[in-house]
Amino acid sequence: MSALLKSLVGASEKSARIAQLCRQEEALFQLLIEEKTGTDKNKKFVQDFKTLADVLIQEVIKHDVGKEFPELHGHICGEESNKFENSLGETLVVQVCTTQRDTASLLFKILDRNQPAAELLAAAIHQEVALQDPALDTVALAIPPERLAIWIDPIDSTNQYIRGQASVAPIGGICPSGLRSALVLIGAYDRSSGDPVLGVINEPFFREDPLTHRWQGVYHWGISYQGTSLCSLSRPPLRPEPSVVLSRSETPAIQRVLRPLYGERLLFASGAGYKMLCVILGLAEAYVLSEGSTFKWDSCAPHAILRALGGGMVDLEAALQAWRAGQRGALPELTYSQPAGGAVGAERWANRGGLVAFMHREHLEVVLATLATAAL
Ligand code: 2IP
Ligand code: CA
Ligand code: CA
Repeated sequence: MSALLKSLVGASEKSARIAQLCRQEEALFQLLIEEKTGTDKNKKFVQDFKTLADVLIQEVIKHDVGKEFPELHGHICGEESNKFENSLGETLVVQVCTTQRDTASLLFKILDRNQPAAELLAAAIHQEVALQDPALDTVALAIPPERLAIWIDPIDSTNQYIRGQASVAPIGGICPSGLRSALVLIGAYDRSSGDPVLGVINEPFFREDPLTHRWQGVYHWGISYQGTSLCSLSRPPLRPEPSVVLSRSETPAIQRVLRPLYGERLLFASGAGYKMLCVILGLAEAYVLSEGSTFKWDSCAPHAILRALGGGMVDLEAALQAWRAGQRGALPELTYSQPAGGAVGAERWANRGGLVAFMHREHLEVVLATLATAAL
């Protein structure tokens, strides 16, 4: 298990470096934006961008992890398609080639013959990442990789990544917007049960060095499998004055119902993954989302970490239904192996019933009891 965990952490570190590089080289970054079209379009945004950085990172993770674990071949999926259209209208398939030179020449075509950009990226893609983290060596849990599959969100909170605000003052410990909410999310789930098993969250824009102005990142991981839980973080306490974090586009009805429960501690932030991370870090007791605007690749990694710490993530619609029917035992958590029936494109993998991410079961119950009796 230690080998798979190390591989996923290593892939997240390489991904973070590529994300930083694309942001740090403003000229490079401007080259990399392309508008999403067709059924892959996230219906939430009028203008939704995917970046070459997104596509590249996903392919790098697929390539590096797939090479080490052939059992995972065909079971590593993500948000992005690896087809990219350059400004000449040519559709090219983004992939990591055997040599740095070959990758550079493929990127040269994708990047409209921009040699420096292609070489910079190819070097980052083929760079060896040396992990210096003894904690990773102590993980002695055997999970056969052939039982797992992987969801990747190469960059979550793309809008904030593109906007690129470096310093946004936190409110109640939570950054409402900015680069801090751009995360790399890699989650593994059990192919047969669909349960989340292993999660890695990498924060590429955790801190900006005041002297060099270079970004420093940080990563977190968690494993929850057949009763064994391991995590790089410790379980945060349930605070006497809990807070909730919501999307800025959360419905007025939900905000109105939750307001009496939290008062001033009803907070807003960008990025689905970032809001889940806030619950993991104990900056919020819950993240409530009433709409189907997140996807399996958003929630798998944070969900695995939440479970490793004794928390979880329920399907809001299903949990409310169960709660109203008097069910007080296990509530329906999100699972990751089944597409939604009757949907097409990215929608197949949407968490359609919304969600609640929580750390403490007693707090989840407070949220459900409040929502279940409200007129929504
Ligand atoms: C998005 C991103 C958005 C989020 C949306 C996700 O993923 O995390 O920020 O909306 O649900 O699907 P919000 O910020 O309102 O929570 P991506 O950036 O990968 O498209
Ligand atoms: Ca996302
Ligand atoms: Ca994304």
